[in-house]
Amino acid sequence: MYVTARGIFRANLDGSDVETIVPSLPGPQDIALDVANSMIYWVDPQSDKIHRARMDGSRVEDLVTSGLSQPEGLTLDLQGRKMYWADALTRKIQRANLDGSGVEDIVTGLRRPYSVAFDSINRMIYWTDEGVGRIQRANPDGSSVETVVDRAGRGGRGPFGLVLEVTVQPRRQTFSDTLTSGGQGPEMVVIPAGTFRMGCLNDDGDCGSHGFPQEKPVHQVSIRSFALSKYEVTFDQWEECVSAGGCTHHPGDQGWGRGNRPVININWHDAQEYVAWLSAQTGEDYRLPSEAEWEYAARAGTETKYSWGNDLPSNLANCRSDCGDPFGHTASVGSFPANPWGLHDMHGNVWEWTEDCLHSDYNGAPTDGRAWTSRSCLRRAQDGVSLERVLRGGAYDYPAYGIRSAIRGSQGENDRRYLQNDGFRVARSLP
Ligand SMILES: [Ca+2]
Ligand SMILES: [Ca+2]
Repeated sequence: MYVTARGIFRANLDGSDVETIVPSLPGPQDIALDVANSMIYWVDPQSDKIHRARMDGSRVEDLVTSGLSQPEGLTLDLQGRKMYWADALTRKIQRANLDGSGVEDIVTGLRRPYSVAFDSINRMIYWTDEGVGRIQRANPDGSSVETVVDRAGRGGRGPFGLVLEVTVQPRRQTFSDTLTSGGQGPEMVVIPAGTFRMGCLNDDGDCGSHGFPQEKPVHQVSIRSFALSKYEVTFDQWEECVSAGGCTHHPGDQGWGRGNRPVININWHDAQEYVAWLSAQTGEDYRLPSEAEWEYAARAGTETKYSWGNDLPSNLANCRSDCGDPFGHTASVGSFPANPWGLHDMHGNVWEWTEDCLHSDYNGAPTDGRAWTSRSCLRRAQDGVSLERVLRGGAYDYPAYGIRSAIRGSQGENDRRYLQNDGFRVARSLP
């Protein structure tokens, strides 16, 4: 739990281990958390400002510093990337982007607004108006205001604080298509449509210090709903394709075993044979994911280095040395917990081919989620002839910074060398 006094403090839910997170603030109030991105937001009605910091209290930022006259009741809409609050003296509800930009009045003419709460399922804002004893709600843009409880302040004062209980049905959809030759295709997860920021979002950390200019500039990308396989394609799945005559390559396993381990020693053309076979077997549009689709799915709504946060993993993924995992080479797929969208091994295990050609950075990259294949791809010097295609997610033989959501790798599409950490997962377009 997080609490305020003349600073921000936190403790375990049983009250133990009280620690100071942000000391010496004029009058912080109304903490809101963005847990997926490890951020804490609060208003300060004493100084008339809105701030945020990391959940450990580091990197305190001023988000809104002017035009406020007593902000209270801060709440976040994490999906819409907005924050909402009441301004008690100007008697209105306001909102802004999570970086503090785009401040706007959405409901005005209230008496004494106090608390604001956001229903992220039905996308409505609710607030209390202590001055008239009401609870009201409206659309996120402030339209269609309605009173849901009149005379809510039964004892003559209030209502004050407001919390919503909204039930989320877990609606993660998975499926597998039936193959005409018998059996089922890979288990697929439906990835929701959305918009995200792609690239080096943590420049103070590894993508800055290790110097990966190809992860910049950060750019916003909109993704249509699609399906992505829950796991990397395995040796077993590959061998089904070989037996059926759809795949011609017989990849070695480096002596580590086959079965449920991710298939390795696969170049980009090999992966294309597999998705073509799967499409023919199912009548559906199986393909490699675009690079943007891949990163969107790997981030799964997060803006941290990894889908679990910014910290080094402790047995959450298979990497070389600093992931705290027991695997020296590849691990059977699904050996680690899924990311928030139900996908396994997006970080590490094996690099995964995408449809995209490699460009030296993101200048000019598409913003609609399509694969970037325009302009001439970079060509790999060592084989001189094949286009350089993008691999994502890092592998068992990379350190933790090399399995970040933003990391980009590449290899010539025809290469047969250095493929012992290269595999793939499949995407499917949805109607
Ligand atoms: Ca390992
Ligand atoms: Ca992987």
